[in-house]
Amino acid sequence: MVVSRDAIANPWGTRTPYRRGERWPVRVDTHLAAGVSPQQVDAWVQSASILHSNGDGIDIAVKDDRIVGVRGRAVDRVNHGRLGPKDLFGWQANSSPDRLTQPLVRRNGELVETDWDTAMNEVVAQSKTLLNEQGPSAIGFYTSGQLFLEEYYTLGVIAHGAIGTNHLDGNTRLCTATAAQALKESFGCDGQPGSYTDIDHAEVIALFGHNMAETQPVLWTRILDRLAGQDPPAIVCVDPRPTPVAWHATVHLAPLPGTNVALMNGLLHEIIAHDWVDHDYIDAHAVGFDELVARVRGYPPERVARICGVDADELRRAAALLGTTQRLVSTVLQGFYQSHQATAAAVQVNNIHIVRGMLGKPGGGVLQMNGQPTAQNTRECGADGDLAGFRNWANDTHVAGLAALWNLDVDQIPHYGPPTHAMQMFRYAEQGSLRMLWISATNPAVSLPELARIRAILSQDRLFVVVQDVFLTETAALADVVLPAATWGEKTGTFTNVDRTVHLSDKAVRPPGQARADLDIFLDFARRMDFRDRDGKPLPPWTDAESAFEAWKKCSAGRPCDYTGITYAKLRGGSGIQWPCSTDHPDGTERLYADGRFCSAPDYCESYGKDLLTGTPVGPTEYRALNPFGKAIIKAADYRPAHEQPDADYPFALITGRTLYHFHTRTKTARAPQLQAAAPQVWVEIAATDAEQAGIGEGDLVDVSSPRGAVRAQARVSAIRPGVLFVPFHYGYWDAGNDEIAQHDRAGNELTATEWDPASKQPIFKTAAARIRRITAGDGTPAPAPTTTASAPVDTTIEPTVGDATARTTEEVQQGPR
Ligand SMILES: Nc1nc2c(c(=O)[nH]1)N[C@H]1C(S)=C(S)[C@@H](COP(=O)(O)OP(=O)(O)OC[C@H]3O[C@@H](n4cnc5c(=O)[nH]c(N)nc54)[C@H](O)[C@@H]3O)O[C@H]1N2
Ligand SMILES: Nc1nc2c(c(=O)[nH]1)N[C@H]1C(S)=C(S)[C@@H](COP(=O)(O)OP(=O)(O)OC[C@H]3O[C@@H](n4cnc5c(=O)[nH]c(N)nc54)[C@H](O)[C@@H]3O)O[C@H]1N2
Ligand SMILES: [Mo]
Repeated sequence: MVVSRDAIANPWGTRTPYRRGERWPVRVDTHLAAGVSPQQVDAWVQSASILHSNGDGIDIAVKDDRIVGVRGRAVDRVNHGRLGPKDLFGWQANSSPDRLTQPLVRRNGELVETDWDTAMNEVVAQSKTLLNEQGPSAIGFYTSGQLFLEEYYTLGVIAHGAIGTNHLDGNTRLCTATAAQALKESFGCDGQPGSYTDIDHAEVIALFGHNMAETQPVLWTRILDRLAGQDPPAIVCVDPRPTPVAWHATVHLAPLPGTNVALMNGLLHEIIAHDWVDHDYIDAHAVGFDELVARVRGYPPERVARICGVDADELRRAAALLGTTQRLVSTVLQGFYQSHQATAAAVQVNNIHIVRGMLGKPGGGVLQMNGQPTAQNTRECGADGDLAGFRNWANDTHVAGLAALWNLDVDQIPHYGPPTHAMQMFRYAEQGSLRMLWISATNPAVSLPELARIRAILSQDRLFVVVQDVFLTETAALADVVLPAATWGEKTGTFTNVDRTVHLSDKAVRPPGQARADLDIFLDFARRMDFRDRDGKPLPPWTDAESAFEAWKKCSAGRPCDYTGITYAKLRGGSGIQWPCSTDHPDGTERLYADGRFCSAPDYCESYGKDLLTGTPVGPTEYRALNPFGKAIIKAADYRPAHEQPDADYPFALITGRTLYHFHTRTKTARAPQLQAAAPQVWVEIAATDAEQAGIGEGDLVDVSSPRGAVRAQARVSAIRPGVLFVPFHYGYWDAGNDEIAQHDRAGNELTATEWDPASKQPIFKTAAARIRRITAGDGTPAPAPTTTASAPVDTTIEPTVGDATARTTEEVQQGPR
């Protein structure tokens, strides 16, 4: 049956209940441009979603060489046909009239249009001069979690191989550096142990600092459908905001921001005190348990309750749920990753799964989530401060293997220290040793912390900035050369989601004007630079997406992320394949570590790990002594308070994050009318008691300030934890308009600090101190924040967020075999 739905008002759609162990039913969601019927579509082109990390299978509807809509892929293992609001509406940005269609270069201070030869020759001239005068370390690349695998691998070969610079990282540093680090610390290597199908088997699902309902709405729909079934799982939510996840939680713990390690130690204290521990599993498969026992002894529930500001009995209830179930799925995301003890906290979630023996079996899995659609590939391909194929920079044999593969001298690949992390790259640029920064598919002038500083760095004369983007962003406006890129739907490539599912995304339409695929831009640069391998052959040798993919397969061979069994042909028509996929596993691998054997053997592991408190790398000798047989590693950590604590001047804890309807700096979602209308302008969330004390009412214009800067916004009085303010970080300046707010700063990152987790180097967006002051009373209009999400108002008389006629989508529930 086909039904129509307003996907803004009702973002999760109709329930299709199912029971534990059953197959999640199919529901196909479709949205087509006004006036286009399915029969009028010329072609449906296979792809997957790119405005989050879930990897929902999508078919792109094409008519007259234009994208006219999307439909969820019923056969896809990830979404079984469903799509979220950003998937349903976001594609409209592709044909926005303000796309970049020509390269730009700076002349007399202004960016002016030019041709590709002029722009690329300028980049090449700069690169050659810097290489001659200063050497490879003068050049840095800051890329993304939103390009395709083939593009990252190519960029990795160019940076680490052809140029030989250590300065290559992604915005994945801001996003999933902690996911990768936590997996390396516990299991020796990146790679998600669990699978989305674990949701189908779970009895308890715990979400740690993860607003899945808004950030992976289709995965949340899977949980909602289990909750609507006959044997619903219990939900544990750890989040200071009343997220839609919290609405459905059996236990909702709302800790003070920045206290995650104390909370985790409290949970582990209870699990160990009650001996809800799988001692056989630990004896056979793990090291480090005794240290954990000793460390969490100091975290009885009453003490933890005081630190975190939660109820001790609620903490006990949560621990009992986690400790007594035989089917536990945990997810972790930015509430943990963007905090000061990020890796330490995320590792404690792994520890729960290790001590409970809850890994590698149906309904026993941990998902250290990704955020961006292709972040996993940035990591695999070594475009993120790692070496390609999850190779260990500190293992000479691994580096030699890479040199052989690329046919280069081993010394050409920098491995004197870990690849430079993004925050350090910006510091080098600030200090003047990094002289050229090539930024692709990221908008740091809105997304990095402490924006006043970032703008100053990017505006320096001595720094040559190249920006490769789809639109003239806040960052592109500061560039010396702007390269117009083709994007999703306009180029072919593969990418991998959270649960290791590889999808193919085929080219559906031609890019606008002279815009070119990122792969072609990188290859063009390599040819113009005349990069060669040891035998004088062009480096990289490949010429298009498929040949790049075939080259990547060789790089992945024998590594944990083995792609050798995957081809474009095998991905076409299908539903996505989970790596590793090789002759041993021709159909891919649902769960890692089913046999209790980890990727942590000293000669095989991606990393020897780090000290969680200081970030000091563990040396090979020490690692061998700790873990000679490649077991899972239980690492304990003490709680340390965040550096910036609320005080008399700045009495609130400030957190930043997302809303359902926007993606990051909104370059795409603000150009999709339905999404933009649902959340048109920045706001700040404040608890009712705090609002009353400060004399602030719903919709009042307020000023939120931190030691770094100020933001002007309308206040949303919500059920957020008292003492905490929340600002969405989506709103930059390019479409600011003329209202009162736009006259001032409105980007959340005006407020955040330059600081990072010592182990993962992920910047901290979720602990800061701030104050709030009313500027003027509102005129009775509520804050421009959605009512359907964590930003729901306490005043229930406020008009609910709905879509207009163009927000109607269809859904078709298919009654299949269970
Ligand atoms: N709609 C939408 N979806 C997206 C994106 C988007 O921009 N918009 N971006 C994608 C990307 S790249 C990412 S990384 C993911 C991020 O997805 P999420 O991590 O789910 O999103 P956030 O809103 O950044 O943060 C999640 C929650 O952390 C909570 N939090 C803050 N401080 C703390 C703390 O100290 N402890 C705990 N336990 N929780 C805390 C916040 O209240 C918030 O609800 O979303 C992906 N999906
Ligand atoms: N305060 C605060 N700050 C945060 C966060 C937070 O929670 N709070 N979250 C952090 C996180 S997790 C993330 S992931 C970052 C995201 O931060 P950014 O990466 O800066 O955000 P996006 O808006 O996704 O920027 C991606 C850019 O790539 C362009 N683009 C899209 N597709 C293509 C393509 O195919 N090719 C090219 N060349 N360009 C393309 C888009 O137009 C856009 O300008 O923000 C981080 N910053
Ligand atoms: Mo992210």
